[in-house]
Amino acid sequence: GTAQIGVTGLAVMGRNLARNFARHGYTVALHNRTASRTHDLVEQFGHEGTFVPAETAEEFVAALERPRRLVIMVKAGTPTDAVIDEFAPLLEPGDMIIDGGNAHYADTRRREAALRERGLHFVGTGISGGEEGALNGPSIMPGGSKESYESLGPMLETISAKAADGSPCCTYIGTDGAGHFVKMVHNGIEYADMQLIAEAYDLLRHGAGYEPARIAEVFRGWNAGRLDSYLIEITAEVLAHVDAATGRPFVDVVLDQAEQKGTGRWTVQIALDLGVPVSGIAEAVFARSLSGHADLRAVGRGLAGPTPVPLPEGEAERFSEQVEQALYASKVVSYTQGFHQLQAAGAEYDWTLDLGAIAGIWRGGCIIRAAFLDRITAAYAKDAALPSLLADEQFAAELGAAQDAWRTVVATAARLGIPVPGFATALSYYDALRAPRLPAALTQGQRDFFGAHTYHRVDRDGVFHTKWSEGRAEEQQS
Ligand code: NBP
Repeated sequence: GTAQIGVTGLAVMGRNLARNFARHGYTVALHNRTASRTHDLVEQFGHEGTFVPAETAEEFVAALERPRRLVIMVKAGTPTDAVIDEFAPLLEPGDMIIDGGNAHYADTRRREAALRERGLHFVGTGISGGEEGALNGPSIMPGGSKESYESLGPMLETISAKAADGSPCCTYIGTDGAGHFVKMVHNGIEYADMQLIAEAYDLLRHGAGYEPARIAEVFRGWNAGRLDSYLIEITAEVLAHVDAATGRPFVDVVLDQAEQKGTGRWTVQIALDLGVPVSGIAEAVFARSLSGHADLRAVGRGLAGPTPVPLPEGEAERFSEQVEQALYASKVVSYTQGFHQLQAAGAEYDWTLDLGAIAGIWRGGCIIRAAFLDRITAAYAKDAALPSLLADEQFAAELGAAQDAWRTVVATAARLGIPVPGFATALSYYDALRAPRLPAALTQGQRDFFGAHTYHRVDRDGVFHTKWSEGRAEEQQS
C-alpha cells in the first residue's frame, strides 16, 4: 500500500482528522463500518488531498504502507474493542494501532498489553479540541511505546495545533495508557476552570448586581491580563449574546442544569484511588451533578437565606477586581491539584511524565489553552522535581498577593448566600497546606478511641494505642 496513515471511524472526529492529515500532504486510507460515510468524505472533500477509500477491513489494511499506521476514531468502549478484534488479525508485527477516542486509560493499558503480545504497537492517544481541533490542529497526547512515537511523532506533530511560539502541541507522553490518562486530567482541569468561571459570573451577577452584558465586558478585560484564555474569551461571548426570540440575555433562557459525559468523573474517581486531593475538580463535578437534581433544588428553594443586600456601587467596582484575584488564585490551586494527580500516576504506573512539556502542549488546540500554561512550563523548567506547583516561588508569591481579596470574596459569598464551592475549596486547600497543625490529630485520636486504629506521636517513633476503657494507659505497639 501507499497510504502513510489510515483512519477507521469516519464520524465527525475521524473525518476531520483524516482531512487534517490529507491537507498536510499525507496519503490517507479511509474506512468506516458503514461504507456510505467513506464515500461521502471522498465526494465532499476528495479535492483536499489524496485519499484511498476502502470498503472492507482487508482492503483498508492493504492500502497502508508498512509498518502500518491505523487510527481508530470510533465510539469509545466496546466499539473500540470490536474494531481492534477486526483489524488485529490482519496486521503484522511492528504495525501501529492508534486509538484517538476518549478511552479510559485502564482500557488502554489492557489493550496495549494484549496487542504487545502479538508484536503490535497500541498507541492510546488523547486528542483534545473537538471537531474544530481535529480539522485545524488539536492538542495531541500520544502514549504507547517510545519506538512507535519515532515513526508516528513527526506526523502527529505536523497535524497538531501550534503554540504562539510555533512549537507543536504534541509530545510523547509515556508508555501504555499515559496519553489517555493525561487527556483525562486535562478534561478534569477543564471542569474546574469552567466551574470557577461560573462562580465568578454568579458573584458579579448576584453579588455585585451586574447585568450579563456588563459582566461580558469585565471578562473581556480579564482576557487581556493574566487570565488570558480560550475559556474566558468564550465566556464573554456567551454572556454578551442576546436570545433572538425573547430579547433576553441568552444565559437567562438556558436551563440551569449542567450535563457531563464522564471524563471529569473519571478524574475524580481515579484521584480517590490514588489518594490525591483534587478537590477543585471534585467540586466541579458535584456542582454539575447538584444542578441536575431538580427535585432536590425544589426542596431547597424553601430554605431560609440571608437578607439580600447588594454591594454598594463603589464597592461593586472593587469587588470585580477582588473576584479576578480569587479566580486566578483558585485556578492556580486547581492546576496544582491536577498536576499532583499526574505526578502520582506517573509514580504509580512508571510513566516518566514531563510535566512542563504537558503544560506546553495544552497551549494550543484544546479547551484549556491559556497564556498561563507558559508559567507552569517555566516552573518545571526551573525545577523538574518541583513537589507541587505551589512550591514555585512565583506562584507562591502570586497567591500570597491574592489572598486578601480571595478571602474577602469567599467571605462575601458566604454572607450573601452565593454558593462558591470551587473558590472555597481552593482557599481551604491553600490554608490546609499552610497550617502548622491540622485537626487530623484529633481524627486520629477518635479513630484510636473507637477502633483501636493506633496513632503516631510527634515526640517519639513507634505506633501507639491508648487503652481508652482501661485507665487510658498508653501502649506502644511497635
Ligand atoms: P462517535 O463517538 O459518535 O462514534 C461514531 C463512529 O463509531 C462511527 O464511525 C461508527 O460507525 C463507529 N462505530 C460504532 Br458507534 N460502533 C462500531 C462498531 N461496533 N464497529 C465499528 N465502528 C463502530 O464519533 P465521534 O463523535 O466522531 O467521536 C469519535 C471518538 O472521538 C470517540 O471516542 C469520542 O469520544 C472522541 N471524541 C473526542 C472529542 C474531542 O474533543 N477529543 C470530541 C468528540 C469525540 P458507523 O458510521 O458505521 O455507525
